[in-house]
Amino acid sequence: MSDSKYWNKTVETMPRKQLRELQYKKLKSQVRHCYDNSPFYQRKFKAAGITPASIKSLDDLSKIPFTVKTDLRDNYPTGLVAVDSAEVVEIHASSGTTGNPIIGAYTKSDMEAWQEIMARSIYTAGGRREDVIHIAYGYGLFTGGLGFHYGAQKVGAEIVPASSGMTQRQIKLMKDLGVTILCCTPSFAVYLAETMNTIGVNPRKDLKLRLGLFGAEPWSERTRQRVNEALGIDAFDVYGLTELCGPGVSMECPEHNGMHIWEDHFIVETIDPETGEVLPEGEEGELVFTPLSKMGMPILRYRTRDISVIETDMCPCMRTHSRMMRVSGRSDDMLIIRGVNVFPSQIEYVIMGFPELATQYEIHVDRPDALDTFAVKVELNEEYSKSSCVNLNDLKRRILSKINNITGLNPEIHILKYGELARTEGKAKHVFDNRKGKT
Ligand code: DLL
Repeated sequence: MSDSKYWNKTVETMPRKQLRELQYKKLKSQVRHCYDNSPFYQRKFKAAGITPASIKSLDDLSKIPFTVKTDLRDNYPTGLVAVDSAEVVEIHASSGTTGNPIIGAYTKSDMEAWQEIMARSIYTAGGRREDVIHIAYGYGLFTGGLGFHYGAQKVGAEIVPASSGMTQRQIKLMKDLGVTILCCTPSFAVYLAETMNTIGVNPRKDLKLRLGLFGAEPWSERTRQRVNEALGIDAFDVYGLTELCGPGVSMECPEHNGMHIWEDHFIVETIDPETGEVLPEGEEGELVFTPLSKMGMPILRYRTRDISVIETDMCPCMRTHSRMMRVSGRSDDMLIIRGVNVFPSQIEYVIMGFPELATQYEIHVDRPDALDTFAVKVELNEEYSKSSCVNLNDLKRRILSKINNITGLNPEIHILKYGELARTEGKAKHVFDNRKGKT
C-alpha cells in the first residue's frame, strides 16, 4: 500500500489564500474563454452589461448572471460548446426523463482534468492500486460508470466494469474476483445487500469488500449506517453532475464530515433559491458552481438546485478545500403538500430509524378533488416480514407520529411485505406526484 493519504498533497493542502488566488487566475481565463468563444455567454454578458474586464476580483463573480438547466435544454445539443467540434472527444448526457437531455461535451484537456479529480476522489476515500474496484454505476451516456472507470484507471487499480443489471452475477463476480471497493448508487448498494442476504452470501465472510463510493442521488446518514453494517464496509459520499463534469466535484475524506469540493477546479457559492441572493458561509441554500477547467462546454455560475451547507473550517485530514454537507434535497424535489414544504429526505430519515423496516420506500401524492392526498409506502425488512409477531397497527402509529413531528402532516401509511416495492439498479425513484396538471 502507498503510505501517503493524499493524491496531490500540494493542491489538497494548499493554504486557502493561495487557493483563492489560483481560483481568481483560472476564473479570469475562463471568463475570457466564454466571452471570446461562446455566443451564448456573449449574449449573456452583453445583457448584463459586463465584459471580462469587469471581473477584477473573486467578489466580482456575482456580476455574472446565473446559468440554469433550461439554458442547457434550450441550447440543446451543442449551443453551449465553445470549441471547434473537432476538439470534442467525448459526450455524456444526464438521465433526465423529460425534454432534451443535458449534454456534457469534453475536450482532451477536460477529460484529463476529470480523470485527475476522479483519481483524487477515489484515493481520498482510501482506494489504492492494490484494490479491485467494482463499478456498478451505469456505463454509457450517464457519467457515473465511465467517470469512476477513468479515475480508477489513473489510480492503477484493477477494474471490474460491471455497469448495472444482473445483480446476482455481480455478487458472484464480487466474490470470485476479490472485489475490495464497490462504486454504485446508495440504493443499488442497499439492493445488493438485500440480494446477498436472500441468496445466502455473507459479505463479511465471503467478500473482501472494504469501501463503498456511493452517490448520484440523495441518501441519509442512517442509510449509510445500514449499508456499512450490512456489507461490513466504510461508505463514502461522492457528488457531481453532468453539467460540471460528472462525479468527482466533491468527495468525502475518511473523517466523514462533508465532501471536499475540489476548489482548484470549482468555485462554489450558496444562494437563496427564492431570491438568488448570495448567502453567507455556513448558511443552507442552493449550490451554485463555476467550473474553472472546462474548455469544451464552459459554464459560469451554474444553479444546481441542490440544497446544502458549505463549511470552510479546517478538516482534521488537513485538506483545505471547503466541504459541502450531505445534499438534503433538490429545491425542485421539494413537495408542497397542503401548503407544507416536505423534502423526501425527511421521510427517508424517519423510515431509516425503524429497524423493523427495509430501506425501500415510496411517497405518493395526488389531488383527486380539492385536497392533496399523501401516502407513504414502506416495507417490513426480510426478518420481520416472515415473523407473525409484528404489531402492524402499533408500527403504523409510531411511523405516523414521527412523520407528523417533522412535517405536521398525517400521511396514510402502508406497510408492505419485504420485496413488494420495485427495486432499482440506478437512481431510485421514491416520489410519485400525480398532481401534475391538476389544479
Ligand atoms: O449523478 C453524477 C454522479 C455519478 C455523481 C456518480 C456521483 C456518483 P447527473 O445524472 O447529472 O450526474 O445527476 C446530478 O444528482 O444535481 C444531485 O441532485 C444528484 N446527486 C449527485 N450526487 C449526489 C450525492 C450524476 N452524493 C444530480 N448526494 C445532482 C445527493 C447527488 N445527490
